[in-house]
Amino acid sequence: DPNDCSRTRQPFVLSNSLNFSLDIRIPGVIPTESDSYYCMAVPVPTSREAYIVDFVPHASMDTAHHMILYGCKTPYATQGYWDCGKELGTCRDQAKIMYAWARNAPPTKLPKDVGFKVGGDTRINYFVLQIHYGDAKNFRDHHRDCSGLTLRMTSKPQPFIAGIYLMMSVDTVIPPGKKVTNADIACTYTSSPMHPFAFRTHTHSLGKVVSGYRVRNGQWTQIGRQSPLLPQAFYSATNTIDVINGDILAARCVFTGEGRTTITQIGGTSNDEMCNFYIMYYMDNNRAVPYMNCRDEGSSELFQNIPSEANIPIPV
Ligand code: IYT
Ligand code: CU
Ligand code: CU
Repeated sequence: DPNDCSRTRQPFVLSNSLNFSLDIRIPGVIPTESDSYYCMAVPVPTSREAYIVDFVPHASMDTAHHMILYGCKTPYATQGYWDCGKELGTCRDQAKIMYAWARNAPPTKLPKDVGFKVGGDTRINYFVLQIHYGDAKNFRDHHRDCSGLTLRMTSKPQPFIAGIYLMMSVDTVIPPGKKVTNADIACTYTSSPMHPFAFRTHTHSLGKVVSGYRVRNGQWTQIGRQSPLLPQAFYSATNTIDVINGDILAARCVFTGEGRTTITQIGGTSNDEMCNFYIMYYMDNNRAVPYMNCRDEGSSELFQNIPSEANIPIPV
């Protein structure tokens, strides 16, 4: 089959003694239903430590809606690909998001001297690529899709380590018909200094706007603000700031319950909701913490001072 893209390319290319690239491509899928999710796993090609320094997406714009790259130790499967939309997940242990491509969004670039550390003792021994396909009508001609990413990697230790700080609400309840429900998340930051450079928002269809801030001495500085109805990629951070021990990280998702007849809670289906604000940052290599998360709702006193823009919807 000339369209079967699984065996036609070199997945691993060594550029010199330190640099290499790894191609991760879904092996020729034909989604039969709209809104399907397919996943595949690829082992990190070295047991030593290595760094991802660049992501090059290869997605067919007419079929792929979004792609996410995760890292973990135990993927759901190690051979072939699987339907990861419904009951089957991405990883059996904790999945760590590293990259997101979304149709019509600008691609995220890592700053110079910054890399995601994988392999070695990082507990990231596999990459899992997840692809969301939109309308199955695009596959009426039965062509096979081989969307994916090329990771540009190096064994050379990088001065700065990239990481993700995930802020998520676990307890939001959206009453039916209620015009505005805020989901608030806040934690005091207690680690070594981090430098946010990109952010991503995620809700399902009831989300209107999601904003994230650093709060220092009562002053709110925006890290990012976006409509979750726009492509859910990583966008550049609004301000070049650092986050240090004692700062507060705070985020708000604004939801509407209009159009629903029953309560909506946090959950995995499209009838449920999620409230996520992801911060992509870099830290000094020698004391880096590559993944952190915050699931606290913060105090209502704190959120009394959130900038009013956090409740102003972004037109889409
Ligand atoms: C309940 C919820 O909010 N789930 C989110 C956040 C989440 C991401 C990761 C939770 C865990 C994770 O290991 I990575 I536990 C959620 O599932 N978000 C989806 C993706 O899985 C990344 C999203 O598109 O943001
Ligand atoms: Cu999508
Ligand atoms: Cu979700």
